[in-house]
Parts: sequence; structure tokens; C-alpha cells
Amino acid sequence: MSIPRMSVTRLFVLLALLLGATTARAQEPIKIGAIEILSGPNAKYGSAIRQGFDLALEEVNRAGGVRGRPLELAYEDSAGSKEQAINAARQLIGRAKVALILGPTLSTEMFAVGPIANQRGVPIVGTSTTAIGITDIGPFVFRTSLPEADVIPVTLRAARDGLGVKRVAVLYGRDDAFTKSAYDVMKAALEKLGIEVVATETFGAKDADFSAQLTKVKSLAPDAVVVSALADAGAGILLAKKALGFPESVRFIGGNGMNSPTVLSIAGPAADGLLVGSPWFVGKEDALNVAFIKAYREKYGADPDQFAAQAYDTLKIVAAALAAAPDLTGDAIRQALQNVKIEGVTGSFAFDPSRSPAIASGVLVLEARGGKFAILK
Ligand code: 1QQ
Repeated sequence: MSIPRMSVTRLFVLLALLLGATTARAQEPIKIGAIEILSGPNAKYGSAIRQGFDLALEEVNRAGGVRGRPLELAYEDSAGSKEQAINAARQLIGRAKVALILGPTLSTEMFAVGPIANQRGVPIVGTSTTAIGITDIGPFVFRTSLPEADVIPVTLRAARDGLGVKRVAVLYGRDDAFTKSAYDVMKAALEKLGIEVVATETFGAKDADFSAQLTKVKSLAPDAVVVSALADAGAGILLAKKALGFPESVRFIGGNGMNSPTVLSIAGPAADGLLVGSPWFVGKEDALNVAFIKAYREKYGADPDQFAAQAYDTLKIVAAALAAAPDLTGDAIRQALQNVKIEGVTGSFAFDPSRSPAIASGVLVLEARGGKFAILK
């Protein structure tokens, strides 16, 4: 049987159209969302996180994307407000229909947003949420950041054993979930280590004057001052202690909020001697980290910080889970996250059964000197 000429042409057109449609469908992006603080004082954290995500996203897409499709990341700015974070989650889940949410930046925000994502069955992965109880929100809530409970005891032990710290004062922010939770961790760790607490002082989220608390602390002559604060308050406390003439031998010891290099740039020489614990350090010499630092410097013209490094790893963790999941339902992604194992710039990574990092052994104690963090010797 002979096929008329026109029909053959039509057949080709039809085939080409079909093929085109199939390819377009195959290349439709997989959409995920991120809720981060991209404006306001705590944008120091959120913009570092965004840069880490964007670099990893570029690498994932350059290597062919996920399931043969590009990965697309939609940002929502929470500006550090719970209400804005909640609206962002509703927008990402309800309208953008994302497969998964990254963030939010602060534990305080996760306690507001996590229950919504969890209730809607959308996995949510915090990269910087370190408070106690984050993953207790529900089975769809994950975090890749080491909880303060794993980090602070290591920092305080190093201060006791390496620097002879025996008597401390504690200063913490009383109205943020992270600063309060880290205080609870500090209190318990100090007790366990047999370090005496000579005073416990607090401050509010908007406070900028810490001289009353620090004047009292100075009069008690502690060996060190343990501080649970976000970056601006942390830097303000360091500036105030310098202005009040604290002896340089009195160490200030911070939690995760003070791991941002912006604390050092705001406080200047007043930050010298500050101790923090971190799962990552810019000078880590393994091949993955060296390549990360190089790519980050090329893209942004600056060094990454811990928050960017954790975000970079998290995007890779999430891409691996999205690739491994049998389908892209929330439940399949949740289970795939639970089984993911990768080598990242912060070390080997897997989630423990309660969805926090399984490996907590890589804590490094860092000391600020001349505007930079270095490993405490
Ligand atoms: C938290 C934190 C902050 C310091 C993240 C930026 O650890 O809110 O849990």
C-alpha cells in the first residue's frame, strides 16, 4: 500500500509536535521554595544562605538537573517576621505548589511555619535552625544544621580544658526561640562540666544597650562570659564589653548566632578572642571544601560563611532525595530524605531517625582574631 505524499509530511509534522511536547514535559522544572530572611537586620544570615543555595543549584542544573528536569528555586523573603514567613509558606504550598521548602532562617520562624508545612505534607528543611524541639514539630520537618545541644557542650569543654575557664556569667536574649533554647543548653552544659555560673543576665530582641548587664558582670570578675544572641546583639555586646574595659583575658563565648563573620566586621577588634563552635570552617582543607570555596569566590568575590556552606550542602542533599524518590509526592520525598547520604563541604551527611544530622562529631571550636575565625589552638 502506498502512502500519499501529503500524509507522510503530515505524519512527520505530527511526530515532531509530539516529540516536542514530550520533551517540554520532561523538562518542566521541579519547583522548590525557600523562605529566608532577605531584608532587615538578620538578612546577614539569609543572604549567605541564598548564595549557598544558588551556587549549588547552578551546579545541580549544569550536571543535568534532577530526573532529567531543571530544579527551580523560588525565594520568599520573611524579613525575619513570623507572619511574613507564614504567608510565604502559604504562597509556596498553595499557589506555587512546590515539592519542598527550604528554610526558614530562624528557629523562631520554623516554630511558626513548620506546623503548616507539616500539616500540608510538604517536607521543610531548615539549614540554620538549631533550637531544641525543631524536628518535634512533625515528620515532615527536617534540619541539616547541628543543634546547639551538639555544639555548645564542645565549645564550653574546650574553654574549660584549654583555657582554664571555671567561673562564667551568662547573657542571653529572652524573646527569641533560638537564643532562649541555646541558653537552656548552655545552662545544662555548664552544670555538667562543673563550671560555676556567677550571674545570668538577659536582654530583649530590640535592645542595643548592654552596659547595665555588663557592668554587673564585670564587677563579678568571671573567667568568661557565655552569650546567646543573634548577630547584631552579639556584636553590640562585644563592643560594649570593650568600651567598659573588660580585661582581654575574659573570653566571650557565643552560640550559633555569633558564627556569622558580620559579627566580627561590626565589632572589629572587640571581637578578638571570641569563641564559637561550628560544624564548618573556611580553612577546611578537604577537596570538596576547597572546590566549594574556589567556586564561591569566583561567583561572589568573597568567602562563604558557615550559613552558606550549610545551605550549599542542603541543596545537594535535597537534590539527591528528589532524584531518589519514587515519585514527587510529599511522602515519597520525606522518605527519600530520610535515606539520603552525601559527602558535603561540612562533612558526611545523613539524617538521624528524628530528622536532625546523624553525625555530630565534626564540631570545630573557632576563635576570632583580626576579623577572621581560626581554629582554636
Ligand atoms: C536559629 C539559629 C540562628 C542563629 C540562625 C541564623 O541558629 O534560629 O536556630
